[in-house]
Amino acid sequence: MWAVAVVGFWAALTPVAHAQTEECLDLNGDGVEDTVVVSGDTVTIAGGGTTRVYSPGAWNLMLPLEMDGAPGCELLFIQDGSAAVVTHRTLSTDSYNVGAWYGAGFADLDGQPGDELYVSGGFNITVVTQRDRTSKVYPVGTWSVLAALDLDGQPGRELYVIDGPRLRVISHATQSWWTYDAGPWTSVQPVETDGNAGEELVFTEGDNVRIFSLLDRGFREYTVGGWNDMSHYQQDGLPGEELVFAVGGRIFVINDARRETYSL
Ligand SMILES: [Ca+2]
Ligand SMILES: [Ca+2]
Ligand SMILES: [Ca+2]
Ligand SMILES: [Ca+2]
Repeated sequence: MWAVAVVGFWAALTPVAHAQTEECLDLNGDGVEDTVVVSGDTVTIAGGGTTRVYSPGAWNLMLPLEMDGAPGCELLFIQDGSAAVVTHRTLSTDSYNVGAWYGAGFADLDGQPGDELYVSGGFNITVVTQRDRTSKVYPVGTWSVLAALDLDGQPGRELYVIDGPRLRVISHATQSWWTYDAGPWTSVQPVETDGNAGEELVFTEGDNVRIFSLLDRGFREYTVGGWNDMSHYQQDGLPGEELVFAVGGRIFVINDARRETYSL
């Protein structure tokens, strides 16, 4: 899987050819690296006795990516409004409408082989599943946080999107999405707190600490008076990390797995 969480804003995208520098250069699936030559918007792939020229449009970004689970990486081309996937193994190109481009990433979202592409544009997120050549649009509104993490312990990462007090979670594996009221918050971070597989999302606002669990479909609420520093680590040796706060000269612990709080 590529470790690209968020590519960034459209305005930041400039024509970049990664194919010759990244690890995935076998494009026809024979296990041997192919040669990729970029000239303007045209890409020539040569290897295994075959040379083929692709012209996927005025692309701004090209990435080799394992998307379909079949041998050989695909070449993903992105431009404002659309994405094209070249499958050199089958000498085919698939194009997808992905809307305007405000943020994007790649991850296994459905638990099936290959990475999905997700693109946030306008008020939607479009997920492209090259394995079955489909795209699906999820409504999300605007957002300030977009990430892909496993929240439920089941195969495939969930997308989560935070828009002011709204937390939206997308399970592409089940083609489901939910909206939760996260309330006001000043920080949010993923931590595995409850010992069940999948990350929790820890929201803080003043003395209030709210832990979102997708498995429980909601928040667990804690109050920590006057804390000035929060960290998380394994403190009791049991599954799930504790949230550890500095409160004056003392240490305060939220043990979410046991649903307990205590001072040390
Ligand atoms: Ca492939
Ligand atoms: Ca997948
Ligand atoms: Ca999952
Ligand atoms: Ca968990």
